[in-house]
Amino acid sequence: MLKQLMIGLVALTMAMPVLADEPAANAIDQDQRMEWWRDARFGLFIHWGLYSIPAGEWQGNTNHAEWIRHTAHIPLETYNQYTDEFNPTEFDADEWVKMAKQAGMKYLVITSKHHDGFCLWPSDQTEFDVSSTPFDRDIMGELKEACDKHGLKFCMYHSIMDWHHPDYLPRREWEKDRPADDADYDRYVTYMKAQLKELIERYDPAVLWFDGEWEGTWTHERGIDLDEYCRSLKPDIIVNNRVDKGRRGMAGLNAEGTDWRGDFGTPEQEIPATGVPGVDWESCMTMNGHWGYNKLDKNFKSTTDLVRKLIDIASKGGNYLLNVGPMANGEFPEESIERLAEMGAWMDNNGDSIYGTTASPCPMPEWGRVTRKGDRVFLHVFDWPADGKLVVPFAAEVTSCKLLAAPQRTFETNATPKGLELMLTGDAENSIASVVELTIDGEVKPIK
Ligand code: H79
Repeated sequence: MLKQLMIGLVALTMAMPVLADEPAANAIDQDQRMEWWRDARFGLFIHWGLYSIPAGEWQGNTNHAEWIRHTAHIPLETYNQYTDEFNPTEFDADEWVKMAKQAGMKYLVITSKHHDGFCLWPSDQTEFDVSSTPFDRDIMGELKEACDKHGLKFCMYHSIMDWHHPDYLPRREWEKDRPADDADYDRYVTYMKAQLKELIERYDPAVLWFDGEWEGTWTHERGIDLDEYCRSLKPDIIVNNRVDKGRRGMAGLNAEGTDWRGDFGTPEQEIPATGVPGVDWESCMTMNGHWGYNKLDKNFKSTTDLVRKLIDIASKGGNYLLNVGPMANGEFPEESIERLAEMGAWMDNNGDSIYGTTASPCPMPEWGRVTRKGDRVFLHVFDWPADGKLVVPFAAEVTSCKLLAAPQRTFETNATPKGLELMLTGDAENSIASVVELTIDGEVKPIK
């Protein structure tokens, strides 16, 4: 009797509406499932597929990449023939994941399927997949296993747009010889959902990173349905905002006014000017000028630029998803390998100022960036002052001030009307960014 009463009480409590002044239950769920993602701050994006074979070149034009089927107007039957050639004999999942880990990255997002529709896992739903190539291996399975082994979160990019599936609409405007009369978009969505079920059940991705949502056939209603479908298969999955239609262009953050689905905004090739309180976001960026491998694109950003982008993003409360476009043989380009290693060297000594931090507690200073974690504030000094004086635009009671990477080097601080003045002695510790760690007692009061 008592037990029945208890069960009745529990059921009643669960059925009660959430009180107005408490955060909505789904916000709490979201905080829980976003916890690892917010701590991670730095991930590896991988764009790999059939397009890695032409490596950006088609009939003398060399500026293509993962969009090559569209940008070079390659007929479907011609593009399909790359399946006979895809044979990345040098692919080693363990090597890839070790490079990401050594760079300081905490997660990896790989293209399970890009816009061309080719699937990097053996799918039961299509022949246009890795099992139709000479390289009949489960690339996704191998990467998932390597990520588990090395402690990285395994995540997948999945394109809603699909230039291969007969039911996907619309056709490319130049595809005059692919009639769409019998195409049925609902049937395409059924196909995509069956594929996502395979991906979630077989590889348990921590994030699903949708893309190609901008065509008119994809709607807000379909976005809601897909978000709920993914979550029904894996309740704590993280999904980006491109599952829905809220994204405002390449700036990547959602338009206001609608309750758009998705856990985080996705600025592409850009970094927001400031943080956005209460909004999770991740800037995805290339190392050179292309996502997929382009053999002639040697326009790589410097390691200094890449590390400073990571710092800039962290100081605004975002994540950095940095891309590598592996070659058709399964190796990373040499320039990418070098930069990952060099970023790792900086992260080895300074990662504590990135992981688990929140946005700067003060306006952006001219000399660098600021991050925060609990009672510690990290000053990322890009331009080490010649006269040793560094003004930090906040007031705070400082209990210690030292270099993160060389804690024996401590500095004096003075409170001034412009903010906290540091007396830096000696040379910059690191030409990319020297990190000064302040420990604070009490409040940090920004000075604007
Ligand atoms: O997967 C990567 C890109 O392929 C994809 N999103 C990232 C993560 C992406 N989708 N759209 N865009 C990027 C921007 C679209 C640019 C386009 Fe173009 C301009 C498409 C056609 C003209 C850039 C230039 C791509 C091909 C030529």
